[in-house]
Amino acid sequence: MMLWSAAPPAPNPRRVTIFAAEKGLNLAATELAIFKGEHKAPAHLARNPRGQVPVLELDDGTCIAESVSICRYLDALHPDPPLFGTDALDRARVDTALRWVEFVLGTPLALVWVNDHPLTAPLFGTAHQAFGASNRPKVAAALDWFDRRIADYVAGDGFTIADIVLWSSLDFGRWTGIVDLTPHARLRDWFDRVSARPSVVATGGVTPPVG
Ligand SMILES: N[C@@H](CCC(=O)N[C@@H](CS)C(=O)NCC(=O)O)C(=O)O
Repeated sequence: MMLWSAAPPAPNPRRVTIFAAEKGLNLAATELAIFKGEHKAPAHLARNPRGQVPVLELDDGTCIAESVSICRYLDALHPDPPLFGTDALDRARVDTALRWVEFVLGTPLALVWVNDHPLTAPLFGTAHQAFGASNRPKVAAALDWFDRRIADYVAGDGFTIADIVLWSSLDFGRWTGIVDLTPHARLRDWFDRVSARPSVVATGGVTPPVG
């Protein structure tokens, strides 16, 4: 197997590397340089027609795209520890939390990054700066929402894929300066606790914010 990846803080490959570390898996990985466009080269487009990372290439050449799909595949092969829930209801609960992380926080965060960030907006010919900026309050509202709701973990009392995806998003958001956890004490506390997990430390730990 080969994980086609990108260096931290790229949040989507990070989901998979943390997930694999939680499972005790040692995945061979090749990092593509996104800012050099290596993920848009024909060889990578053959692996993923979206030209994105991560991609998990199996030994027979089959490629799986989409970070959460890769995690589900790994989870099916290596069920312990369970990171997508334990029974039907628990799985539904974890999936709900995961979708909230992706839609409530992930969507506005990505829209700011693509349209209204000095590092990225120029790379996308169609950047709409005002639209990007209009998503900044939505990021702040999402942080408020998770801050009010979060207990030990995002989906309740156990660490799951929802925590991995939220942590990767916040680490990336802090690195870009789009996310500020200062006013969100509960979320900050959760972030610090997850940051100390061996799986997170082993995969690069917290990314220092861009200077
Ligand atoms: N929904 C995809 C998103 C993948 C994604 O956006 N990856 C980023 C790196 S973190 C990427 O490849 N960006 C380059 C691009 O979209 O052209 C997933 O979860 O894997």
